[in-house]
Amino acid sequence: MRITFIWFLSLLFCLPVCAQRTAVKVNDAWLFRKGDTLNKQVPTGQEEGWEKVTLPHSWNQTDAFVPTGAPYKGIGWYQKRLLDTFTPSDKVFLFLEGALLSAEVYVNGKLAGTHEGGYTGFAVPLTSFLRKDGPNVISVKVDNSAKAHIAPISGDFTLYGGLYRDVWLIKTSDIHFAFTSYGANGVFVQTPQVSAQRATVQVKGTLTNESGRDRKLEIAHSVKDAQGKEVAAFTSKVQSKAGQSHSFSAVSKAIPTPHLWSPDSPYLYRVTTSIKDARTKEVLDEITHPVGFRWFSVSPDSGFFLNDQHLKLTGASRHQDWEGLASALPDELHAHDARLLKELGANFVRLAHYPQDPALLEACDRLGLLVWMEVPTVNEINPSQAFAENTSTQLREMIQQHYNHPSIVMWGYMNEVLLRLGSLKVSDTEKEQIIQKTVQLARQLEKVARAEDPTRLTTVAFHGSDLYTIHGLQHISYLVGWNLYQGWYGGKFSEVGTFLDKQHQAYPKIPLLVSEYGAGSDLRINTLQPEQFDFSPQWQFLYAQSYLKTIQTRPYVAGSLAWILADFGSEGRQETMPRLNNKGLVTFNRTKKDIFYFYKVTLRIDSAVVHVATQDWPLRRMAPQKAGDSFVINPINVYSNCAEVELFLNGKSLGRKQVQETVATFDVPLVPGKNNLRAIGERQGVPAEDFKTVEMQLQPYQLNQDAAAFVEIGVNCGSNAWYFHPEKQFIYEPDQPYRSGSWGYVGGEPYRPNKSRPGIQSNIAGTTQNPLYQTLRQNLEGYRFDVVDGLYEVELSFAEPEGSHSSLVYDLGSAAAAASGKRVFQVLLNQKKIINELDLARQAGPKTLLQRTFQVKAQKGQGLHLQFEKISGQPILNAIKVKRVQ
Ligand code: GCB
Repeated sequence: MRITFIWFLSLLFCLPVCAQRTAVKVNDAWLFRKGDTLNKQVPTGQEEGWEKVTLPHSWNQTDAFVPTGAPYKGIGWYQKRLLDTFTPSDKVFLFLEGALLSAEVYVNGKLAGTHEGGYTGFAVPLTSFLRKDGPNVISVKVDNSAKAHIAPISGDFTLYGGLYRDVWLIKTSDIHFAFTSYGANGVFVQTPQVSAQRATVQVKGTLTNESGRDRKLEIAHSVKDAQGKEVAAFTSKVQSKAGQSHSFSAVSKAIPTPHLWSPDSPYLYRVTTSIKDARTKEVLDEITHPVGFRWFSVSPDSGFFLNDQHLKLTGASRHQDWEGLASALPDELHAHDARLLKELGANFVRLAHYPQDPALLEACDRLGLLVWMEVPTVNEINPSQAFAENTSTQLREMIQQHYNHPSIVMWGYMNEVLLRLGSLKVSDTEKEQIIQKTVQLARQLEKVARAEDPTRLTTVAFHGSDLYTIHGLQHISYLVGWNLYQGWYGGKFSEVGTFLDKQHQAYPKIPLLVSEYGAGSDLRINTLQPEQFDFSPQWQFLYAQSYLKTIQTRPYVAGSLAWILADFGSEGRQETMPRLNNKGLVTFNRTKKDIFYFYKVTLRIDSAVVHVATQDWPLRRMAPQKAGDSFVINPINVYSNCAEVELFLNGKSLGRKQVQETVATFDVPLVPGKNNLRAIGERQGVPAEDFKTVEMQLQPYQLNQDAAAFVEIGVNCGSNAWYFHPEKQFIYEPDQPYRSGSWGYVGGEPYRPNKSRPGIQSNIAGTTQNPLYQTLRQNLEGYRFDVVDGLYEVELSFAEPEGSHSSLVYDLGSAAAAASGKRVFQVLLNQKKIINELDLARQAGPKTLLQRTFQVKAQKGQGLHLQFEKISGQPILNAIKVKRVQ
């Protein structure tokens, strides 16, 4: 909502002189109904089934996160009665900041405007449709079903449908700034000359005279500094003809020694542009915009420069959704994310993969974040002319609507557009044609961007494939971004530097940056032996540490963006959290993960920061490393930008350590119960400290010695990680080989169809605990638990990892039939068969939880002994829990 916010501000500050323009948010008292009306008539709102809603609103707030089934894609109707009355000279517009994906706006049943594209605003002129004495009924039909000609046609983010941004009713006099056909407010601000010595402001725009008379007008511009002191004033004249639009352009005199805008000092001036009657000086319309005096450039060898100072662009990308809200966020939450980025020490943000809320841009201007904004041409293009036109329109809308934000330095127009090519079921010739069309579209979009705004850089992002450079896509935009995931989806961290060096050598004239890199983390998973793709925060840390070092030590890399600021909805994902991409530095509800602080200590050089990295793993359950110990030694990282840190455990110093590459690792003997950790450090004479508490649930080293010590144990079979089950508030422990007197598996190996990833990446039906059941042990002989004699409950959990989910309940038969018979086994507990001929695919269906719980007596010191016997295929076990009953 930003352009309008400025209007609104100007409205507050200059009443009553400019009472001609009012901008009122009309978010309240809408009626909403999912689905199209039966007879396709514009609804009156009197029909059954309308729900009262307040905007912003999305209809996918809950269904986008249900593990099975699909979020609603289709039509939703919104309706509102406007009770305002209007004078004959009022010109009235509805400005919708965003309706995803396409919209039709009706006034009193008549079509007044349409829009295609879910992330840019659009203005609908209402005047000729309105009853001046009201009431008037506004109906908006919104449709989020995919359309081949509207970008995005695919992507790793959910297309939440709805009127999910603010809607404004704007009233002007009959002489006013003209909305452009791309939804901009008709006034564009530039700084044609800018240096530390002097700067000028240029204002260009268009006004419309709908007054029915020729008028002599004056366009007055007043530039004020942050204190409100006028530093420049200039005017131009317009002889306006009745019924016509007129463009204007004027440049201020030089403003000496301007206060420059930068991330460290985001100093904003404001320019107010007024249309006045040349004779009476009556203000007919007025708009205020921010002005930031800054200039920038990028070099292929030494990166990015802001105001002639080198600046390594470092930050994160941001998607716009939030837990429980889908994409329908109030403005405050957009600004919240900008503050999070600033707290992190970021100077750069990529608004992935689409234009975002004006409130976010306003915060970036105010707080000092350089912005890469882009249109959603993601994963693939549609080779049609209609797609090319729609994408160009979205690009023009984005640039024109956000042109006046000094924070924006780059316009992007493609992300990984050749990603889907490999999986397209078309001939090689057709693939070649798609590539050619993609190159053609890139050229067209580049031309549009340069024509619309020659003052900014242009950019695109490629995935780590040679396809782009083979076809020359790197030669089109100013900068090239690489989305790199070596060490996550495949490959190794160490390959990243080599990859970048190769690109730089091959194309030494092309500035490049790392537009994405990231690893997933699920705070229910923690490990002391992190491995690639395990979704542990510990691997996420190693990954980020390695990438940051590789990037920061290469001067030619202009910058980098962590993927991603916050976890976000991705309807196609079936990883540890269904329909979520969890590579965030903060969670979906913006809880900070440890990784957030790793970035903070690395990037914040302005303050002393110390962070005990146990935020993601506050509750632990382990046995001591040796018999007789009443503690467990855990390596604990302290992140800091101080040279040295000291760590205290329950008030006792564990010593001081040098911080190496922002980390010091302490071996901490954690005792049962609460462990209070305090770390201190000092940077340039400024002290810093952090407190954390870790709770340790100590398990017995030997299960067969102390009858009272053992209560229950859970095992996350086939996994290196602890798993915290939030619904049971219970921790499953990583798998371990059997040790006499204790517990563990006998035989078998972790199930791992993909060498660089543990387990499977599919939702497990019948549970909300994917991680526990996505990893498993296969081909096992058994498990032993050397418990003392007594009565025990043993819970075995299985989920067939192969085959696909039945999409419909009544389809269970066919999905099961396809996979059944391939894996059949039986299970014995203390020599007694407890499960006979278990065929998971047939009995539960593929990727579906099946649990069996048994009571059994352990006697004569034999403990509990599970044996798995194969009939066909290999036996498996996903989780086991043993609990003492008596
Ligand atoms: C990418 C995409 C982004 C995905 C990300 C991921 O390269 O540009 O949209 O979300 O990877 O997490 O895989």
